Amino acid sequence: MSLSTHTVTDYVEDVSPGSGALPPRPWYASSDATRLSLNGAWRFRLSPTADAEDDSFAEEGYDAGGWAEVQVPGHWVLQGHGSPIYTNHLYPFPVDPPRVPTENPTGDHLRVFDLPQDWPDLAEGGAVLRFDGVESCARVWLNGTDLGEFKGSRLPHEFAVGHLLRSAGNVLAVRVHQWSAGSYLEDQDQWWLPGIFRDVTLLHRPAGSALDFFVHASYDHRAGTGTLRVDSDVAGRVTVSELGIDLATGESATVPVEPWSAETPRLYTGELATAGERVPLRIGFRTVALSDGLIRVNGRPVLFKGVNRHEWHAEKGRALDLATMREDVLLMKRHNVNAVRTSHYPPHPAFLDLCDEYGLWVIDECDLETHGFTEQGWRDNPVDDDRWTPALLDRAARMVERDKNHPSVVLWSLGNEAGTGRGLTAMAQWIKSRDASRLVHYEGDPTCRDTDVYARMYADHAEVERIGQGLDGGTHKRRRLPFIQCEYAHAMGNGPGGLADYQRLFESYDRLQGGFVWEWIDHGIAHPELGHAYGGDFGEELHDGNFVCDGLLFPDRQPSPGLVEFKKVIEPVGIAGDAGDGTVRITNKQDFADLSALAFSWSYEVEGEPVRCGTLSVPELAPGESAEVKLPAPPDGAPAGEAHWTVRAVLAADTPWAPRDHVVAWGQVPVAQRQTPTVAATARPVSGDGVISLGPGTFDARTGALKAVGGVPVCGLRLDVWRATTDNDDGAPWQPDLRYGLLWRKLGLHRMRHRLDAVERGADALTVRTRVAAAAWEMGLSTVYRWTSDGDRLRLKVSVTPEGDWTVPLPRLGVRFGLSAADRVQWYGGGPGEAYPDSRTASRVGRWQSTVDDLQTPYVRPQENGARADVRWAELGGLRIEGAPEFFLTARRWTTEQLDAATHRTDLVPGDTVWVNLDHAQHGLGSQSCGPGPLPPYHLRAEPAAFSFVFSTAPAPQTS
Ligand code: IPT
Repeated sequence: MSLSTHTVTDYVEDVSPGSGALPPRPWYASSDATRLSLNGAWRFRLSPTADAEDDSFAEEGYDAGGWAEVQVPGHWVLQGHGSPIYTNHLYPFPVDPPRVPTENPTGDHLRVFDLPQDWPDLAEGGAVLRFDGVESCARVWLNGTDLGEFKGSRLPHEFAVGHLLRSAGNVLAVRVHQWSAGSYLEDQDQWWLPGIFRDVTLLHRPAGSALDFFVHASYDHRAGTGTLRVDSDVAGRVTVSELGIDLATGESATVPVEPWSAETPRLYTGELATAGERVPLRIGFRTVALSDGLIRVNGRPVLFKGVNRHEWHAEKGRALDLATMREDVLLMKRHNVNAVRTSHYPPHPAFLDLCDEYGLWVIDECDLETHGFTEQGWRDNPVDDDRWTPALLDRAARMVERDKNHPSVVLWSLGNEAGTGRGLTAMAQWIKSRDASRLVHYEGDPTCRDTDVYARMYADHAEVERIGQGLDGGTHKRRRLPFIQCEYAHAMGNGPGGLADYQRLFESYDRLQGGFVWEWIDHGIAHPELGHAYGGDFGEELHDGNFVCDGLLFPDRQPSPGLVEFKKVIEPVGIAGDAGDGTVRITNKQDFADLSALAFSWSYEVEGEPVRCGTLSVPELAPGESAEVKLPAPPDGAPAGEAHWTVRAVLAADTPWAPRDHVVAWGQVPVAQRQTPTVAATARPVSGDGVISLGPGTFDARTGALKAVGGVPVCGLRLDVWRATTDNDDGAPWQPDLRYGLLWRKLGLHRMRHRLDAVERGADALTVRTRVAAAAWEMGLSTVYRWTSDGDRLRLKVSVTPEGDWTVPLPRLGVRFGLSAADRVQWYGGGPGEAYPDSRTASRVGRWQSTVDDLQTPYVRPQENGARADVRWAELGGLRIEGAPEFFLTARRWTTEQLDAATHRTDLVPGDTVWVNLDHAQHGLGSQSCGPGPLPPYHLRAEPAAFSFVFSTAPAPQTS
């Protein structure tokens, strides 16, 4: 057939979903139908506009020898052609729907393929060409024939191609436009990444093969039975040998089964056999219902301990391979996560197979967001314009038809941040009519007109509590609905703080059925000079900086402290004790499983060192049950000192997601309190040659500055109140709480000066009096350093008295100093990881060690990090430091000022000095980068304070 000589590109700006594609159906790997993956190297040509080139490249014999190559699946902007763009909600083009810019990067993709030897006779049956994801609009030709075009980037599209195939030399041509009318529906907060980013597959469709089929597998929790019915467009038989089921499609059978839940992901292997094909089925029996105002599965209310998951890989963008998807699922399971919202589009379908298999509740979200219209008061919002409704319904159908056979999917979500409108209602109605077995979610409409659950994002603790109490008002309908926070605890940079406080609320009010942390992973792009790039690093004219790095995982999938904290906060077993009566209270916080999969152990620790350990026998508590379990008597002959019981719940046997002994939950019970160190002030300060000596301390006689402890040189010891502001300190403009990061800078807390008022050599103490304040402001901190010694150890007492009208909390309060050589660090206190006042649940008292480098947390945009909490003593650089009371310990090879100035990790260059902060207190973290700031109890108020440290030389020599 001949091709048109001029290029027709009207489809790019057409609001319709496209033309030529087959109706949507489930995604599966047939047991017997042949298939051919067309992933791999494709020829590639990039044009600056949609019509720069004609479509002659689709014709046979076209010579693409001079073209570049790209990998499919992939994004061309991550393969050296053009650049990625990051915007949160602003459209990176003028808002004039459905028009898009003339500058519309267009990637022509070409692949010539032969059919494999085992491909059936071309006369037998047909074939389908499947695209699992192309951003944002594609036109497809096979062997010169125009198959059609489509939009809906993260949705599947299939074309019938059997009649066009030949055994060798098939020419598949795909033209992909970065911008299309579809882009208006895909304004998710993420990188704009054009390309064929999911699999391309050719599927043989034998005569009589399956088309669409719908597995209905419900569970009656009263009877303990499952009912299976498979509806299929092509009739066939359904067998589940384990259950003795052998049925015709459309018929149902009810048999005793084990139900599926995220905690007990029992799948039965079955098969749908049509005349032409065998389709493997993985059946999970479960019933989702809204009853008595609660989301129930198999009759029980569920509590979502969820995350929002965008698809992300630092090198490959949204082109994820199976190993990466599995890694996500394993990481979730190992961190006690039980639910995923697929923000904000249906994921690669293999991810849902993994959720079925390993057990995760899923809110499957449609590929729809029109957030940028908020800038114009939602005028012209496509979801409230009937011309767009076919596209919205097409998207809903492509999601539901593809994913409907997954037991893990319990709610359908209409999309994200799309305002309100008739199109959303149409989607909800269609979804409910097609699949009454699941509930519908959408956050953007506070009336809940189209939804079965009331959802909010970033509501603060007080509002969540009001909702839990049913005092939030709202429409009549909304008042009867359960509540979830579909996004909360914005995990940008250091944070989120306040997770434990949210979880307490979720566990206290039935109506609160949990939430989904924003978000799973930082979308940093691996970059040769910057480490990981974020918005603006590619010269975008409009961008939202590092707002794209707000995950619980770093871009390389290393867990951040936020994830470690989340794991602890959402533990499925509560372990809380009271040493007084020698018992520990164990609570099964799961919704479905008993405790039989877990083994419990105790360890008795003195000064963080285990003295004895043993197993703890715990009854197999049913979900929701608790028991008081007796601890053994403290071991005889245990050394004196501060003591703790640490009780752990570990996997009793290997599971598909973690090996035996993996720690699921733990708790610590303090037994004997710590004795805070005291130093008798028996030594006298002695003046020498420009110095004052006091025990092991040497001071500058004029300034009173500490110069050495024993043989260890120390520089710059003084009060420090500044921290390199975190993303949560800096906050987001739309948040109601005060943005302290900005206020602190305005008030000069990053440029405090230290006025020396007196150096007083007394009989048994050296006292240095100062006033710490910033230029231009009256507020100051009168600070007195009082040094005493018993001859061996040197004690510093710091007394701070705020002066003037302090209206802001302090970022931190403590001292900092420099050591010329330090590498290994050991300490007794909270660890092993970072902890801050409102994110310290995961910090366990023990003996820990690290290097200075390993104390750093690699936030993509550098900021305050790495503090270890509740430190009783620490040794580094030849010094031993004991705290009275406990302190936060931070040590780094650069100053706070350098940390503050850095925009990427690669800006941080180690200097000769290790800077140590010993903090009496830190301000909380909160999650104000897109949510509430720290709760008031975690504010570090400027108030009179006194704290002490005892310095001595460390027993073992330290090497650097
Ligand atoms: C909310 C979005 O739903 C999400 O996609 C992401 O942008 C998140 O914020 C912030 O990272 S919308 C916001 C205006 C509350």
